[in-house]
Amino acid sequence: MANPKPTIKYTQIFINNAFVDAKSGKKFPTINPSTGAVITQISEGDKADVDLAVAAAKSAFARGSTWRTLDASGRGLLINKLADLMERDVNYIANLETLDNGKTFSDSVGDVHASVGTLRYYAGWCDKIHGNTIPSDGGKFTVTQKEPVGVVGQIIPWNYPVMMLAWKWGPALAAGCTIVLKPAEQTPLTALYLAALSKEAGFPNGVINVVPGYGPTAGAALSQHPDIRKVAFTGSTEIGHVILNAAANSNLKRVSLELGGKSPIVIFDDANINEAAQIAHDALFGNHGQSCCAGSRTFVQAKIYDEFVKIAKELAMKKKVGDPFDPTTNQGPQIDQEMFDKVLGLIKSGKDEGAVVQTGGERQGNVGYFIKPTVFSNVKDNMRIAKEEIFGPVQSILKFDTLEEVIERANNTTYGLAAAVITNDINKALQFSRAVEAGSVWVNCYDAITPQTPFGGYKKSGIGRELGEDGLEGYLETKTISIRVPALN
Ligand code: TXE
Repeated sequence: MANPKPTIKYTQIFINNAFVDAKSGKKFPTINPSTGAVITQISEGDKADVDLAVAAAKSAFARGSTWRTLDASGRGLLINKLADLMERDVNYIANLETLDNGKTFSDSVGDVHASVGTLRYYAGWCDKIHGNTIPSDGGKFTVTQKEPVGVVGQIIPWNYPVMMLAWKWGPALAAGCTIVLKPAEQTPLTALYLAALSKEAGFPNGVINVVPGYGPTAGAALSQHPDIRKVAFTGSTEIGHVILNAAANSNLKRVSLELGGKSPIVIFDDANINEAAQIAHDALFGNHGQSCCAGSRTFVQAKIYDEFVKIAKELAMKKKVGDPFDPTTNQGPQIDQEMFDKVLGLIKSGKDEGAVVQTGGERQGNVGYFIKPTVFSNVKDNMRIAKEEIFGPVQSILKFDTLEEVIERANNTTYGLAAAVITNDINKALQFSRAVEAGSVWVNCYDAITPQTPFGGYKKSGIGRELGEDGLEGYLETKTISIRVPALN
C-alpha cells in the first residue's frame, strides 16, 4: 500500500554491519522532489569514512575470512535471503523510494521486484563461475581459475536507486567481492535500508558497506582509493571521465562505466503506427525521461510523420502528472532543482532553435519539480535537444526518408547505449541492428532489459557491461595455473 509518510529508520553510514555517524559529524539533507521539503538529515560521509569502510571491506576479504571461506553456494544462499527480505518489505522499500526519488509508487514496486530478479539471477551464478582446462603448448597441465577482484567501490545515481544497487551488488557478491557503495546524494534512503537488510540476511561484517555523501568528496575518495581494486560507476559521462582519470592516477583499478545516452528509436512507415507511437512514448516518458537509455531521438519515416506526431501529442496529453503516491498518477516530479532547471533550459533551447512544441514545454504547478510531458516536432539533428542528453519528459521527433540515411544519423552521436527499430520488414530490422552503434538494439520493443541480458554502451556511453554473464566479468580476475607433468618412465 502506498504510504507517503514511511518511518525513516536509517540515516547513518553503514560500516562493518553497524550504523555510525560521519567522522566529521556532518549531515546533509535529502529532499522530497514532490515538495522541495527536507525529508531528513543523512550522515555525510567523506574520505575519512570511506577509509574506514574500505578497511572493513578489506578485512572482510582477507584470506581465511568468513566470507572468503564460505562455499560459493553459501554466497548464493545469502544473496537469495536478501532477495527474500526485499520481497517481504517490498511496500516499505517502494514507499521510501517514491518519497526520496519521486517516481510513482507502482514504478517503485516494479523496481523492487526487478531488483529481486537481478539478485536471484546472480545468486544462481555463485557456484557456476569456473575456468577452463587449456591444452597449452609444452605439455603442462593448465587450468584457469576465476577469482574475485577484491574490494570494489560502487557509485550509483538517483534515477533507479534500488535497481542500480541490485545491478551492482548482485554480480559483485556472486563473484565473492566485498563492497563499499556510495548512493547518490539525492536518494540515500533505500540504500541504507537495504544495508540493514543485508545484515539481517546474514552477510558477514564488512562484506557490504554503504557510505552516503557527495560525489567530489565521498565519490572521489572511492575512485582514488589505493585499496579499491575496481570501481563500478553509473552516472554522467562527464563524471565517467573523472572516475577513469582517478583510476589511472591512483592504482589502475578496474573501471566499469555506465553513462549517458541519446538513443535513437527508428519507426518505418510499414509499422503499425499506433503501436509504434506507444512504444516510442514509453521509451521516452518512462521514469519521467530520467533513463540512461531513454529513446530521446524518435526518427519517423516521412510518409507517416505528421500522423505520428499527432498520436504522440495525444499520448503525452493523456499523462497525469502529480503526486507520485496517487495511484492515478503516471508521472511524478524530476529529481531536483538542478535537473528541473536543466530540462527547462533545454526545452527553451528547442523553442529558440525552431522546433515546434506540440504539447507541454513548461513546468507544472509551482511546487516541486514537475514538468509537463513535452513533445517537439520539426526537430533537426543540429539542435541541442537532438544532441544533448535531456534526462526529462521531452520527446524530440525527427523526420527521415531512407534506411541508409537514418543509420548515418542514428550513429552521428558520441553516445551508443541503446537503439530501437520498429518495422514489419525483417530485412530492415536486421540491417539496422547490424549497422547501429549501440550496446542494446531492440526490435519492435523497447527497454527489453532483463537480468540475463548484458547492458552497456558503445563509445562515450560507457565501458564494460552489466547484467548477464558479461556483468560478472568486471568483478573477476582470471588466474592461469600451469603444472609441469613429469614424464612417465
Ligand atoms: O550525475 P553525476 P548527476 C546524466 C544525466 C544527468 C546528468 C547529471 O544527463 O542530467 O548525468 O546528473 C557521483 N567522483 N545521468 O549530476 O554527477 C554522484 O554523487 C565520484 C545519466 O546526478 O554523474 C552520484 O552518486 N563520484 C545517468 C553519481 O556520481 C561522483 C544517471 C552520479 O552523479 C563525482 C544519472 C566525482 N567527482 C545522471 N561527482 C545514467 N547513466 O543513468 C559526482 N559523483
